Amino acid sequence: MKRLLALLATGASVVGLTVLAGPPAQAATGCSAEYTITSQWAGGFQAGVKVTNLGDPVSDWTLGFTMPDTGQKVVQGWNATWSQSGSAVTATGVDWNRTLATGASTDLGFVGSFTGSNPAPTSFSLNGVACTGSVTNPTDPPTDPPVTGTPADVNGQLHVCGVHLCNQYDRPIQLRGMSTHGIQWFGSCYSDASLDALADDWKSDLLRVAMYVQEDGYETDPDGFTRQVNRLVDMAEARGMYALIDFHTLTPGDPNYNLDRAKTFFSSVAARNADKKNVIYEIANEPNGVSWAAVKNYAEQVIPVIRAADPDAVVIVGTRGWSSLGVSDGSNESEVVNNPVNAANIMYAFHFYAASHKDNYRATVSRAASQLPLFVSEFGTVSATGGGAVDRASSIAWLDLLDQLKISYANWTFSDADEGSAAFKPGTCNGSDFSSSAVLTESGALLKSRISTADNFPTS
Ligand code: IDC
Repeated sequence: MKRLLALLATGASVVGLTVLAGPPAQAATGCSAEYTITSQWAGGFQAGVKVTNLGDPVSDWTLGFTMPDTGQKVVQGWNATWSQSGSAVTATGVDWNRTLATGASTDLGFVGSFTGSNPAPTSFSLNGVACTGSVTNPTDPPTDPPVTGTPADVNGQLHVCGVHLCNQYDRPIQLRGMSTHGIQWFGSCYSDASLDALADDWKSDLLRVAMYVQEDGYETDPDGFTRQVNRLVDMAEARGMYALIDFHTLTPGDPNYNLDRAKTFFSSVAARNADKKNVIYEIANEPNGVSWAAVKNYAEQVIPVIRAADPDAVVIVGTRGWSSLGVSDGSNESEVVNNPVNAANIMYAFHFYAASHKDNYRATVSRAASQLPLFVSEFGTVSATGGGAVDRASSIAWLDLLDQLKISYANWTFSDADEGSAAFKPGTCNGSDFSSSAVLTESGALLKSRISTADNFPTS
């Protein structure tokens, strides 16, 4: 990963915006642009640009920069309207980020191609003003007060807007959090103490509640598991976290095998939790060995059951090939794009395990993210077995990509399972310490460092 802060020295003469006559009103102009290559593969790359307006508020903006190498091309971008003429690239704000207050930032990105080398551009301009990282004609820039409140308080009832998950202010957000392991096996890991640590120390936005259907799960005691799920929803709500109710189908891979159970379960949890704002429903963890048409058919039968009880909740639909958008079955996102689930306010699940799923999976997500609302409801830092070593480089490339695209995620697992994907060392859940670094595995330490950074959820 390359990181570069564009701080170019320019003379005062570059000020291109109107300067109002007479003191004290002076138009302050300035911007900074931070360009990051988040992943790179043969002939292709993904880059993000964080643009910060250091000047007076703008209600429309265009970012300009020059590709240093003639072979570098923007293929597809997001969060702006992108165009390229020769080596000159422009990105113009879209509806929801067109207005940038003083000090406000917006993250843009694109997938690019290159033929020779792939150097980062070094000079950027915003509405024609060079982004020097400082303010010319400075006034006192007002600073926004920090947002206080829990993730669920600040964001309220969520909904899908375009390809994003949006909050109560209709602004795109990214939720970052953890998944339980199978609650039939690791119930002791989900206590007041562990969930306090998840909310307060990890600053997690969400808890995914993985309720296996088979493997000694729901099918063995529907009422008992429904109660356990509801209890965890309440515990997440009490701590201001979203709760993702995961109907964790895995084997058999055809979700239709569990269609009747899904209808019974979701009609119950949706009715019980309808008034809550912190609940998201995930109707089939990982369809596998089954066509997209069969998964879509399942979704179109289960979603109406949820809607009848809880009309406004976001629903996540699993995808073919262990929720790989079909890639693990040799297909790709086009099968969903061309034949989407007939329902509103839904997102599609994408799952990955960083040591097993790399560039071609990242390229799929980069492409698909501009066409489908995606939610990474499960991923691991290790291999698809849930074990083995943490693949740090691939995990970081994935997390950077998800951050750039504002794709929400839950990491497998917030548990002390004896496997590389678990965040806690074996035995942790028998004790009372869920906060010190001594109880974290390598995967846990990496995820805690990523999840606990400030969310900066938009509030207007
Ligand atoms: C794994 C658990 C492991 C358990 C196994 C079987 O980590 O302890 O024995 O399930 O149930 C998934 C699944 C998730 C898997 C995980 C790792 O959603 O249930 O958990 N994984 O194999 N998809 C890809 C990987």
